[in-house]
Amino acid sequence: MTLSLVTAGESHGPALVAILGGLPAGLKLDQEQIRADLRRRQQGYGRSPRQQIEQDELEVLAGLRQGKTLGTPLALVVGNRDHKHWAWGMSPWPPEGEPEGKGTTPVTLPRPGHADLAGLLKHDFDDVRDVLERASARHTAVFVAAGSVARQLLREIGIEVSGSVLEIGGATDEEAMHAAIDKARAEQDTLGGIVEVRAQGVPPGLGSYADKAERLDGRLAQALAGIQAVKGVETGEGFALARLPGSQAHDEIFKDERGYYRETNRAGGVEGGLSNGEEIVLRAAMKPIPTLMKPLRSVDISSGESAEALVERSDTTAVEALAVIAEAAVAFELAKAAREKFGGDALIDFVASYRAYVERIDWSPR
Ligand code: EPS
Repeated sequence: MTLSLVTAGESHGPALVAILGGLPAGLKLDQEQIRADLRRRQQGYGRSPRQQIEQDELEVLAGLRQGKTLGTPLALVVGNRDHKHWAWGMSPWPPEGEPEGKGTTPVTLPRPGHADLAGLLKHDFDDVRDVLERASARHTAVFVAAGSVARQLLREIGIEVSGSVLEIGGATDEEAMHAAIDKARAEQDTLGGIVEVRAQGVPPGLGSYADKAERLDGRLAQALAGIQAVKGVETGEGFALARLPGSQAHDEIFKDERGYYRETNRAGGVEGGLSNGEEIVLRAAMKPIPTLMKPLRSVDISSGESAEALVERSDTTAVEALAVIAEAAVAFELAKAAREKFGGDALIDFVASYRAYVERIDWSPR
């Protein structure tokens, strides 16, 4: 028993869709919670004017009846309101009538830092738009909806996942972050940053030490590194551990009447590929958005001549959005690991299996 997720959707196409498989039957979904998560992803200082066009709303087409999962694939849709401006250019079928709106002429100026050039070469395209529409982070909207469902499943076994911003453009407090974003926008530049995701209440034993592909830290790192613009991931103290002697780098084991515990959490809640019962702590570093209003040098793919890269409406920074997306990614991967460990076709079986397990290992969340 595992969770699966397939998503589809282009940034300016008609809609974003996701099919989430492997949920137990009987999970009551809180629609308001999903709405709130979608809204959180859209907020954030420094986002593109596109966010004033989109008001992401979730439509559920299958797998849910009167608010409860049926244990069948859950089909989720988030529309792209902006599509109406791209109806000709992004028409799924050969468009009728004269070209109108956006996306009617080919993009031939690949942007450094984007998937543009390699994607075009790989697929034998002659319009960069055929790459960037899917490479865009727009489709994280429907992924956040799926992550919100995963968080609701995890909540049934007492696991809470939350993401936050640590840094934007090197600034660490909100005022300085906003000032850095204002400055970057005025200079037609962009900023990256660092986000952190914490998961509380994860019992020991999710993941496995047996194989590389099953190691929980490896899986969570992939979940985070797979998000657009993420260039680095740390578990716990991560890179800083490399500079410490072994005597200072690990978390000593203690036991009291409530079970085993640690006084430190340098490992970030994962040892040997297994959750160890401590809080899971992960950080992800996001590079600055590579669509620049003052473009970098590139080559026009139609002429082969040097040129400046494509200039498109874009975000100055999207680090706050990344915190929400990273939270969804970690929640989804933890929910998947929990489905593998506790199984169950009905929610009550999943929860009963969890309870029997934590009782056997004499563990309770602190
Ligand atoms: C994005 C470019 C911008 C962002 C978009 C991601 O969109 P547009 O090109 O339409 O201005 O706003 O993100 C979203 C639309 C979203 O909902 O997150 C990109 O190239 O990745």
